[in-house]
Amino acid sequence: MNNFYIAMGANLPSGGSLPKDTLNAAINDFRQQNMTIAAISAFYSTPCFPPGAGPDYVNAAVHLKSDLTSKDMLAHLHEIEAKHGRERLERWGMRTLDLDLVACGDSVLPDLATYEHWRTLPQDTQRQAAPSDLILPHPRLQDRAFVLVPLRDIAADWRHPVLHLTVTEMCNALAPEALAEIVVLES
Ligand code: PH2
Ligand code: MG
Ligand code: MG
Repeated sequence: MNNFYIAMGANLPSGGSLPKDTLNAAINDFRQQNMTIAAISAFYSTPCFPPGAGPDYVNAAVHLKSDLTSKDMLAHLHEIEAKHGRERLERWGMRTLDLDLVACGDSVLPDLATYEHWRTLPQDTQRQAAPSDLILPHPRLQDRAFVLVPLRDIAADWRHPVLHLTVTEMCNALAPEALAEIVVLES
């Protein structure tokens, strides 16, 4: 059984549905596909990254348990994104639903050297270059308050297999101002 950690985000309405409703609908899709939902974080309002690139996001994280491989899980996530109107136009563009596979247990994929290549990519190259392979853990996981804060709700003690830090430790390493921008949504 694999432990998958999924980061969810949306900052555009999908059809008539608000971002937080789209996230709830995607969670229902996980249920219907017979994936076991082990935990769901709170929903958070987060400023768009990069700043000014669009409306605030709603972000959340879920822990799914499944016998699927990482590749098959990714294909399911893409299907659910497509169902909710996701068009893959622009890297870091606005989106009706983004489901990112951020980790699968302590897997490092496709291999440590490729993972390290993507993790250490200079900031200015990150925007142009997108990996064609699935890279796990997500190479930017440790940098992003909008991923780490929701993830801390459901996997505080998960330990990064390369950085050897827990989610709580990675959160504590972020700038306090970055953490303060991540605000729980009242449901
Ligand atoms: N996702 C992005 C780009 N920028 N900003 C926030 N706040 N939350 C996101 O989930 C997010 C983003 C690319 O997927
Ligand atoms: Mg994505
Ligand atoms: Mg994303």
